Amino acid sequence: MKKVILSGAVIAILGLASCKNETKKETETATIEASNKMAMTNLSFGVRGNCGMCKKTIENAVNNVEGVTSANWNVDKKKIDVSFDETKTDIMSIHNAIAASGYDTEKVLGDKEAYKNLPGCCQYDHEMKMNQ
Ligand SMILES: [Cu+2]
Repeated sequence: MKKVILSGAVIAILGLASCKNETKKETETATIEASNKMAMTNLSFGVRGNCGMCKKTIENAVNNVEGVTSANWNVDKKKIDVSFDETKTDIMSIHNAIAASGYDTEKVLGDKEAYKNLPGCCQYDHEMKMNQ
């Protein structure tokens, strides 16, 4: 009889513990979301490139930077719009990520090896006007 009561108590305690954990998780998520909203920064700058494939490469490079929530490169304007959390990354990290993928930005020239490995149609003119 004692055993039955004990195991009942254990189950009750476990139940309480898991409820507590869930409540805690919800509070943490809410806090993170709130701080994201407060630290969001929108940025726009020139990036050289030719086509839709360039767009994919450039946007992928930017989206891989931690803290970036959106990236949109405009093929006609040679310009990118980026939204990021400035508590997680900074402007230069975003420029460097694009440069590492082979593309020139207003601040950093594209990595030469990465540029050579781009498909032929993507090997843009280094004299191209950015941020048109
Ligand atoms: Cu291209």
